[in-house]
Amino acid sequence: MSAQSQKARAAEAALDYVESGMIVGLGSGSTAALFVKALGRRCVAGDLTIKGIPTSRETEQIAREAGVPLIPIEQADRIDVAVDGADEVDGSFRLIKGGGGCLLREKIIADAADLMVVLVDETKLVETLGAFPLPVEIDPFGWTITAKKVFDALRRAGVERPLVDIRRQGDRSEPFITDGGHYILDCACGAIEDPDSVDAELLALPGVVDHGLFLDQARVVIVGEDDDVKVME
Ligand code: ABF
Repeated sequence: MSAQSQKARAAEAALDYVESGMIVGLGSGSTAALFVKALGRRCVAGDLTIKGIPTSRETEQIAREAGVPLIPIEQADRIDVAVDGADEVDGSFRLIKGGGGCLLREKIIADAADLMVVLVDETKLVETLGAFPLPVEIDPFGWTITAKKVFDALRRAGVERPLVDIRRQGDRSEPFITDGGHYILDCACGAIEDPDSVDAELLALPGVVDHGLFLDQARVVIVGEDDDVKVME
C-alpha cells in the first residue's frame, strides 16, 4: 500500500476527535486535505455541524469546495481541536512542520487549540528530528543578514554543520512567499539533538517570525499503516 492510502486511513480516524458544535482548526498539506475532505462529506451529509478555521489559503479553498462551514479566526477566542499533518514526528510527539510553507498559521491555530491531533503516514516517524530541513519563517527585510544569524544560532544550539537556504518559488527566480507575506529559510540540520535550544536561539532573533519545530503542541498522533491505524495519545 502507498503512503497515500496510509494518509487516508489516518484522516478518517481523526474524525473520531470531532463532535458537533466544535470549532475545528484545519491543517494544511496532503494528509490534512484528506481530513478536510472527509470532514466535508460528514458536514454535507448533515452528520456533523462544526465551524472550521483553515491554516492556509489553499486549505480554505479545499474546505469551501468540500462543504466545510468556515469562520474567520477573529470570531473564535479558542479552538476545540486542530487536525494537521507533519513532516517529522519523534517519540515525544515533537514535530517538524512547515514543508508546505504554512507553519506560522499552523502554529497559531495549534497553540489556540485545546487538542492538536497530528496525522502522518509511517514514513514521518523518526527517532531524532532533523533529517527533514527545518523551515524558519523570516521577515523579508534584511533576510540575508537574518540567514547568517540563523546559521550562527543553529551552531550555538549544537547543530554542527547547518545548511541554510532561502526557499524559492517553483521557477527558482523569486523567494517563496508565505500566506503572511514572509520568506522561509530551509535549514538542513542533519540531526537536532537539542530542539529546545534551537527553539530558544531562533526565537531570540528579531528577523525570525517563527520556525517549524512544534515541541509542545501535539497530544494525539495518528499513524496510517497499511492495514490499520495506530492512535498514540
Ligand atoms: C503541513 O503539511 C505541514 O506542516 C507539513 O509541512 C506538511 C505535511 O504534508 P503532507 O501531509 O502532504 O506530507 O501539515
